[in-house]
Amino acid sequence: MMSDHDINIQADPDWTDILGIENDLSTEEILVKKTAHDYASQKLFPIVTDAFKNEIFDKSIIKELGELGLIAPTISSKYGGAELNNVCHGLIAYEIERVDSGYRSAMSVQSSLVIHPINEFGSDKQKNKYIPELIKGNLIGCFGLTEPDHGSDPSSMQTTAKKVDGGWKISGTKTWITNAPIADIAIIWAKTDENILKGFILDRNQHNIETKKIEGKFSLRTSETGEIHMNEIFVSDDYLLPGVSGFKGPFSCLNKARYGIAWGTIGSAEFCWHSAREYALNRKQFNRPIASNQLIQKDLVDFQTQITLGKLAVLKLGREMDKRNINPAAISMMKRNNCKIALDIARRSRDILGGNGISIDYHIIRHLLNLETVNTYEGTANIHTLILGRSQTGIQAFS
Ligand code: TGC
Ligand code: FAD
Repeated sequence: MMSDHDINIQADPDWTDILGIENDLSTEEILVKKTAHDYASQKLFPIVTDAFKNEIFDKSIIKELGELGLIAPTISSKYGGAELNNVCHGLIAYEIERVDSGYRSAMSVQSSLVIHPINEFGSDKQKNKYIPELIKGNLIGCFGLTEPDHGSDPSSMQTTAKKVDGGWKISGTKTWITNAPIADIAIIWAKTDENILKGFILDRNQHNIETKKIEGKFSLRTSETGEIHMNEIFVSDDYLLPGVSGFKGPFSCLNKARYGIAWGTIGSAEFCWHSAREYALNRKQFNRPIASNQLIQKDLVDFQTQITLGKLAVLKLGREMDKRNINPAAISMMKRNNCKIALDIARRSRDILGGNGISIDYHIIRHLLNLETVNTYEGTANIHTLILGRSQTGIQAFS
C-alpha cells in the first residue's frame, strides 16, 4: 500500500511534457529530433565546457551535422538536402541549443543565412557549385549584414558595390559576423551607386577578404565571431546573387534564422529548468530538500508553464510555415518572447543552484551568458517590439 510519504515524493511521469506536445509530432519528426538529440548529447555535450572555457569551435562539427542531414534540412534533395519540413528544422535547433547556443548559432548561419539565400536568390550555377558542399559541411559560410555603425538599422549601411567592367568593386566593413574567421564564403550585402541593396557571394579562393576574429567575448564562446574588411575587392558578375534587390533579400533570410532561434531558446531554457529541478530535489538546507519550499516550487512551475507555452507556440508557428507564407511579425513575436522567457528561466535557475550556479561545471551560467547574445542578435528585443507595434498599429516607431 502507498503511504502519504510515497505519494509526496512521486512526480507525475509526464512532468516534462504535461500537455503531451510531443504526441503531435510525426514519426519522421520524432526520428529527426532523436538524431539531433543523440548527436548533441553524445558528441557536443562532452566537449562543450572545454570549448566554452577556451573559445574553441571545431569545424568538424559542421561536417558531422552535415553527414547526419541536419544542415539546411528543408532544402531539395537535388542539392543534397533532406527535404524535411520547418518543424524538423526547429526541432534540430532546439536539440543543439539545449547543449549550447554557440553550436546552434554556427549551424543556423550555415543553414538559414548562407544556404537559404543562395537557394532563394542564386543562379543555377551558384546553387550547383555551393549548396551541395555547404550542406555536407565541406564549406563553411557566413552572412555579413551588420556594420560597426549600423546594427539595428542596416538600411543606413555604408558598404558599397561599385559597378565596373565585368563585375563590381566592393568596399566596406562588416562586424560581429558569426563564422567569419573560419568561413570559406561570405554572403555580403552592399549598396550600389543607385542606392540599391545587392547580395554577393565572396569566395575566399577568389577574393581577398580579410577576416579578424573578435576576441574576449563572454558569451557564445563556442562560436567564432569576426569582422570582415573589404577594400575595393573585385567580384565578377558571376558572384552577384541575381534573384533579389533591396532589403527584403537579407530580411527574408532573417525570418528563417529567427524562427530557429525561437525553437533553440526553448531547448536552452529546458536544460536550465531540468537542472534546477534536479538540484532542488537533491540539495538539502534546513534538513529538507530545497524543492520542499513553496518559493522554489513556484519558480519550477513558472519554468514549466513558460516552456510549455513557448514550445506549443513554436510548433504552431512551424506548422503554419509549412502550410503558407507566414506574417514575419509572428516570427518576431516568438523570437522576442522565447528569448525573454529563456533568459528569465536561466537567471532564476542559476539562483536555485546558489553558489554552484555560477560554476561552469553546472552549465547554467554558460546558457545564461549565451542567451544575452541570442536576445540581441537577429534583431534586439526592442526592435522586435517595434516590428510588432508597427504590425498592430500601422505606425512606424523606429525613427
Ligand atoms: P522596411 O521598410 O521594414 O523593409 C524594407 C523591405 O524589406 C521587406 N521586409 C521583409 N521582407 C521579408 N521578411 C521580413 N521580415 C521583412 N522585413 C521587411 C519590406 O517589405 C520591404 O520590402 P520592399 O519590397 O517594400 O522594399 O525596412 P526598415 O529599414 O524600416 O527596417 C526595419 C527593421 C528595423 C525591422 C529592420 O531594419 C530590422 O529588422 N533590423 C534588425 C537588424 C537585424 O536583425 N540584424 C540581424 C543581422 S544578422 C544576425 O544577427 C545573425 S546572428 C546569427 C547567429 O549567429 O545565429
Ligand atoms: P545597436 O543597434 O546599436 O543597438 C543598441 C541598443 O539600442 C539596443 O538595446 C537596441 O535595442 C537599442 N535600439 C536601437 N534602435 C532603437 C530604436 N529605434 N528604439 C529603441 N531601441 C533601439 N550580424 C550579422 O550581420 N551577421 C552575423 O552573423 C551576426 N552574428 C552575431 C554574433 C554575435 C555574437 C553578436 C553579438 C552579434 C552578431 N551580429 C551579426 C550582429 C547583431 O545582429 C547586432 O548586434 C544586432 O542587430 C544589434 O545591433 P548593434 O549591436 O549595432 O546594436
